[in-house]
Amino acid sequence: MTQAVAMTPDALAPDSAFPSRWTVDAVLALYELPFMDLLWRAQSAHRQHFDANEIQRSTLLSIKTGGCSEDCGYCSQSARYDTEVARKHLMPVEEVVAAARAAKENGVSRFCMGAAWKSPREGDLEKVMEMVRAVKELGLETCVTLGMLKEGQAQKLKEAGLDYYNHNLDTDREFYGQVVKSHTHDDRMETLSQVRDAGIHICSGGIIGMGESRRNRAALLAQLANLPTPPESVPINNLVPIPGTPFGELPPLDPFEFVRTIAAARIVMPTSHVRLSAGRENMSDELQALCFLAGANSMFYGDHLLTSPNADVSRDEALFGRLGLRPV
Ligand code: SAM
Ligand code: DTB
Ligand code: SF4
Repeated sequence: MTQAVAMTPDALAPDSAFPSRWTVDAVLALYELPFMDLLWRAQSAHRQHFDANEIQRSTLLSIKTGGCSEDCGYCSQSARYDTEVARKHLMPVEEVVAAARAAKENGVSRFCMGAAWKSPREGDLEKVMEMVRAVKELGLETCVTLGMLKEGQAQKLKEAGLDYYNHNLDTDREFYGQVVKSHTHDDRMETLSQVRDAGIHICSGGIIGMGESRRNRAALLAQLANLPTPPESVPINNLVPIPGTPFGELPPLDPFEFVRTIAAARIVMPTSHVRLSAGRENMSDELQALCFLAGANSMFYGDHLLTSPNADVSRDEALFGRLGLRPV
């Protein structure tokens, strides 16, 4: 019976010679389980570390939009593609604080500020540090995503009180060159190591649905799980196809494959928050419920992501009520 083979502990556990490392084959074996077995394992792992009825919420704000020098094939903000996104300079601190205050009033626990930069210039970093200090004073956790960091920049952010730095590996190292042409997977790893060394929590995940294979998806999860410490927060984005970018016309991924990705992420990173991220606007309530059952316990809350719409707050509130989910 092939399923029995797939269920043997060796095929499904981390590399036994190297207990905290996941091989790509072991993650792939999770993906290939019957859907019900995979969800059961994911839900069991979830319940060992979390209250399965709680969900963490973060609100996103694009503090500097568009005009980015980088060539990321999925991104609305790359200057290399003709998209509908209008370029905007770095926002004034007061406007950022007003948005954070509104997020706080909506009950979220974390405020994430995103900038379309290859990496921040020193003067801009000083302004972001001011934003971090001010948002933190409101009693919110802080997160920023500013691109690649240079030596010493992570330390400065830490001193300003930053809690999380978001920097996604985005896709398998082997597939990375087909998605991003202007920097490498190793560059991403280097920034993650600076963030970790500065004592800031890491938020790192990826995008699913960019034409990668299932093996690529499994490899991305193995690369995240095998970081020196797994990211505290793992955003799983479903590609939002942006007209004008090379990935603007890609067909949607099978939704069950997305759920399988959430489940596999939950199993290989059992103590991390797994975030159901971009793409929620186009998911049915039932599909989102399956993602929560698979172990997603975090989401972006608020009507906008960075440049694209998110699921409506009113719809989310109704969904929490229908599922008995408690936002934390
Ligand atoms: N420039 C910084 C960087 O690249 O790290 C921060 C901003 S970037 C927009 C943050 C993340 O958003 C990307 O790493 C990617 O995972 C996600 N993202 C961007 N565009 C997306 C899209 N069209 N669909 C899904 N996720 C997307
Ligand atoms: C992450 O992994 N997803 C967020 C956040 N980190 C910065 C961004 C999603 C962006 C979706 C497309 C857009 O709105 O431009
Ligand atoms: Fe978009 Fe970030 Fe790539 Fe710039 S570096 S194009 S903002 S994903």
